Amino acid sequence: PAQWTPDILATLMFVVQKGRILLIRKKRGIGAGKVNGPGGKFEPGETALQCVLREVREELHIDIEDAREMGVLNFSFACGTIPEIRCHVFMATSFTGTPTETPEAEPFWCPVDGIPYDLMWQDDRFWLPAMLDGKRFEAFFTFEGDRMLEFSLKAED
Ligand code: 6OG
Repeated sequence: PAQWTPDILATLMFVVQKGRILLIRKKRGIGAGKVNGPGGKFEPGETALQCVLREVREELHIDIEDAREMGVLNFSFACGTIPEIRCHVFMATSFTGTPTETPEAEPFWCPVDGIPYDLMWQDDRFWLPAMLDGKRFEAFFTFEGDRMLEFSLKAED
C-alpha cells in the first residue's frame, strides 16, 4: 500500500561473520522473550543508520564498522490498537568490542544454517534467508498479536 504511513520507525541489525550470525534473546520491549537481531526505535532527529548504531551499542556494547541497509519491513496489526511499525534492516560483518549481555539483550552466535526461526517473529523465515543471500527486499506483514496473518515480499532476484 503506497500511502501506508507507520506510527513507529525502528531498526534491526544482523552481524554475519565466519558462517555465524549474531542474535539476541530480547529481554524487554516489543517482542520480549523472542530471538531477534539487536535494534530498536528511532529517537527524534535520528536517521536509520544513527539509530541502529546507537541501539547496537546500547544493547550489546559493540560498535558496528560496516553497516549496510538491506531492506524495509512494514508491520501492521489487525487489532488496530498496536502501533504500525516500519523497520529498516541492516547487515554488517565487522565491529569492535565484545558482545555483552545488558538489561535489554542476551547475545549469542548461531550458525547461519541453524537459525532458530521457531523462537523468532513469524515474519523472519520469509525474508532473512533472502537477505543472507545478499538480496535487498521490502515486505508488508499483518499480525494479530504474535500470529502472522498475511504478507507480501519483494526481494531482488
Ligand atoms: P524496541 O521495543 O526494542 O523496538 N520488531 C520486529 N522484528 C521482527 N522481525 N518482526 C516483528 O513482527 C517485529 N516487531 C518489532 C523492531 C522494537 C524492536 O522489535 C523489532 C525493533 O528492533 C511484528 O525499542
